[in-house]
Amino acid sequence: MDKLIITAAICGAEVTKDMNPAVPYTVEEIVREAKSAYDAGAAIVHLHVRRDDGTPTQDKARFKECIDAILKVIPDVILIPSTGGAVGMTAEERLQPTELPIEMATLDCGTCNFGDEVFENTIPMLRNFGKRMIANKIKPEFECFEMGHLDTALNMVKKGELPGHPMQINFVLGVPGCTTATVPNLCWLVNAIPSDATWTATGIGRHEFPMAAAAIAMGGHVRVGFEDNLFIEKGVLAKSNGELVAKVVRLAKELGRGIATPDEARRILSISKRG
Ligand code: KMH
Ligand code: ZN
Repeated sequence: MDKLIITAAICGAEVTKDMNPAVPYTVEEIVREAKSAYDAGAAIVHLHVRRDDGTPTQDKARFKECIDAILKVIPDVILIPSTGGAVGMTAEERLQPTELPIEMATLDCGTCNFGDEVFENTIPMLRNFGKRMIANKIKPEFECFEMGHLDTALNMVKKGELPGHPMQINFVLGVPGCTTATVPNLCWLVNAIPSDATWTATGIGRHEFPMAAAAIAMGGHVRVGFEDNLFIEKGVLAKSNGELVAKVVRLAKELGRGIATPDEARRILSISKRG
């Protein structure tokens, strides 16, 4: 089994300081949370950015500012900027970080309910995102909230419309309106991926650590962080993303799985550092 790659989704677009005061908005806060996750054992930071007042933005200049500031402090970390942004943003708005020299970016693989809202990812949008990532040599992390999203990604990779081989797929389970976070559902999805693909499990809310434990045992990788869950245990807010990552490191240690450094993660994911 490969070492475990831990991704920290430090910020997201939906959670606020009212929900947990440690949610980062400013560049300094984003750097603080990225470093806390990295110091605890995360090889990857999945990045959304905000305006100082907390408003989610996909602004290229804001992404550049945050990426530069993070890499100044932790130069070897792998960054996966979001192209999902926040519900309601246009495709062009969401694609802005792909104009930067990044190694990877998320690619959301289908339209779905997202709580009370609709997260739009039509097939023409996916084609457009795929074209951009192929042209700019960015490896996608395919975000799949449903089996249909995985089927779509597999078909589009086969047709050459999305970059593939080896694919990195993140199964996000437990979003209200999408697939429930259960171990049988995770197994069903994982059984459908190509043999050379790598995968990560993300459980939303109280499902974060059960999904992490399942992925550790199954040989997958794990994502945790404020984007997905704000609590270290029932009723207790996490003080930092690092605290959430540290809990995954403890689980992995108990189960005998080593933790990948960023360079080990690059080898597992078949990417090489840019710049
Ligand atoms: N904020 C969600 C609507 C991604 O980063 O690619 C979408 C999201 C997925 O967070
Ligand atoms: Zn995200």
